[in-house]
Order: sequence, then C-alpha cells, then structure tokens
Amino acid sequence: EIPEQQWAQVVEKKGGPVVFKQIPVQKPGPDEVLINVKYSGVCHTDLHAMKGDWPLDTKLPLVGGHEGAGVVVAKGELVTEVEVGDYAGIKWLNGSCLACSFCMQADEPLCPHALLSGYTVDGSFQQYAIAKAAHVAKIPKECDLEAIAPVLCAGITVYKGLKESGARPGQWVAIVGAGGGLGSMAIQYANAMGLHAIAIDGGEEKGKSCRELGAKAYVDFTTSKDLVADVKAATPEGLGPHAVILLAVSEKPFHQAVDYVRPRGTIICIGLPAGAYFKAPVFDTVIRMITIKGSYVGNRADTQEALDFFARGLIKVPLKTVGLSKLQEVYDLMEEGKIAGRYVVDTSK
Ligand code: 8ID
Ligand code: ZN
Ligand code: ZN
Repeated sequence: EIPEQQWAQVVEKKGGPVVFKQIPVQKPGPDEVLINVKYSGVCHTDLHAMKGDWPLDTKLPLVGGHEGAGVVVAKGELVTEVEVGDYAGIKWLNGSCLACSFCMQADEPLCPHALLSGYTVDGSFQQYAIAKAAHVAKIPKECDLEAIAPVLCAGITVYKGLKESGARPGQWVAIVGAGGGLGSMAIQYANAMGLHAIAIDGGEEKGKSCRELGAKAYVDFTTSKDLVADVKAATPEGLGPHAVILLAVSEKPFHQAVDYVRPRGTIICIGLPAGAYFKAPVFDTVIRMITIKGSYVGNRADTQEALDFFARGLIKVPLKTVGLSKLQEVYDLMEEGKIAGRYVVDTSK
C-alpha cells in the first residue's frame, strides 16, 4: 500500500523558501530502492543548496535532505543487497557509477557521475525517497531511526574527517563550529576515538552543550580576546592541537587554524562557507610542516563504520525534532546561527 501522493518540502526557485505540498511518489529503477523516510536530519548543506551558495547547480524543483532514515518499501529487480522491510538510510551520496577509477579505489565521493541526494536528485524531505541500492546505508534493526538520522551525513562526515586527520588516541583535536550539527557529532566521535576535543564556537548555550558532549575545553570566538592563544593554552605545553577540524560556515576560522595548529599538525577543511578562500602563510606552512586537506563525506565503508559507533551506543547527540512541515523555520534558525546541535524532521507531521 504505497500511496500515489505524499507530502514533501519543495524548493521551487533558487533562494527558496521551501513549499510544503503533495507530490507524486516515484517508482524505483532496476538498481534502486524506495525508502519510506521516517526522520531526516537538517544539514547546513540543505540551506546552502536552497540559497544557491556553491558553484554547482542544483536540480529545480528540488526536494532537499540527505540524512533520511527509514524503511525499504520497494526495490528494483536487480537489487540483492537490501530487502523490503529493512531499515536503510539516504545519505548525501545517492549513487555513483561504481566503475570509474575513483569508485574502484573506494573514493566514490569523487566519482564524476555521483548523484547527490537533495542536490542533483531529490532527497529525504519527503515521505518516500529513492536511492541506488549499492549506496544506501544499512541501518541495524535495533537502532532508533530518529536518533540515527544525523549520523547519515554529519556523523559519517566528521568520522571520515577525523580519520583523514591522522590524529591518534591521546592526541588533541580542535573542532571549529563544535556547537553545530557536525560539530556536536565530531565531539562525540573524537571522544569515542580516544581523542581530546577542544570545542570552538560562539555563545553560552553552545558552550554548555559542547561541554556536556564531552569537550575538554570551550573557546568562545565571540568573546575571546586572543583566540589563537586561548586554543593553544588549552593543549599540553601550549603547543596547539595535533589536528583541526573546520566545520564553521565562515571564512575567518579557516585562516586562524594555521596560527594555532601544532607543528606537524593537520588541518581538515569540511565546512563550505559560500565564496570562501583558504589563505595560509607559506613560511609558517613550510617551517612548521603543516598539512592542509579537504574531506568530503565518506565512502560506503566509512558509512558502515560510522553507523557502527552509533550502534555500539558511543554517539549520543541531543536532537530537536519537529514536523517536516516546519522545515522553513529550522532554516531560519540555522541562518541566524541559533541551532545548538541538530534538528530532525518527522515526515509524518
Ligand atoms: O563533506 C563535507 N565536507 C560536508 C558534509 C556535510 C556538511 C560539509 N558540510 C558543511 C555544510 O555545508 C556547512 O558548510 O559543513 C558546514 C557545517 O554544517 P552544519 O554542522 O550542518 O552547520 P551548523 O549546524 O549551522 O553549524 C555551523 C557552526 O559553525 C559555527 C556556528 O556558530 C555553528 O554552530 N561558527 C560560525 I557560522 N563561525 C564560527 C567561528 N568563527 C563558528 N564556530 C567557530 N568559529
Ligand atoms: Zn550534510
Ligand atoms: Zn564512479
């Protein structure tokens, strides 16, 4: 009993707003599954997509969303990896060709034919969404779909970023934008991986939530008189963190990271502020042997590893859940930087 029509949030023109309306339910192709999305996390990427912030066009009209947790309700004839009734997740990488040199090396986010949920194909801000079976996240039956939804982008992305940083258990990592959706997850993954997290964000509410999530220190960028000195002071011998995970949606903190990262340290760029450039002094980068890298979501193995941390009970990020009909209000709060942690939308409301 899959309905013909369903509720969705649709971006009809660049800049938005989202329009809550009924649209047809699609049928899965031979290598695709149809997922009844129960909950979907709201990532800042969804807001960037609606605003047209990046040098890559979205489809229009567009159903956003790429942290969709739900139940498989139909599948194409070639699909063998999941069954109807299984829990599954729609993530940013909706599909990839599986045949190019990047896919062959498990770098499928770099696939030139990648399909992006809620960007180049419709995503999870609807009750029924399509994904390539090869790429859906396999969610264990014992997991809570509401709580696991934000793992499907935020969790995977920060877990991959921490891996890319090369930081080892016992070392220190600065998380910039720690009070946001990705940042809250990053504190928890860092702890689970045996790292010491220093949280950087703005305001008392985010500070409180970062500490509750297990950050060893909080530096408030809105009140700190010398952010570089404060971050270094929070690390042993004042040498600075071994890694910096940049999640902020603003350019300035990217430049500051070079000044406080420990010599031989690694800076991981993940946040995607519109039109931003990364500028670093060549002299410092050379003589302090600093590594600067980008990190983009994760591959299928990273996905299952990130979900496994959650399934083991190691990742507990407080959520705020509202009906799918309230998505625009979530975007408004996000635009103002007022969200501590992650919002999740319930597609039944
Ligand atoms: O694969 C990827 N690279 C990937 C995956 C998913 C998301 C990248 N992203 C990108 C998003 O597109 C977005 O640009 O990561 C960024 C963060 O996404 P989010 O966590 O969903 O956004 P949020 O919840 O709004 O959190 C952003 C935080 O940054 C803080 C804000 O206060 C907020 O808590 N922040 C800002 I804006 N300026 C800051 C500063 N100067 C800052 N924190 C510290 N210092
Ligand atoms: Zn995302
Ligand atoms: Zn490919």
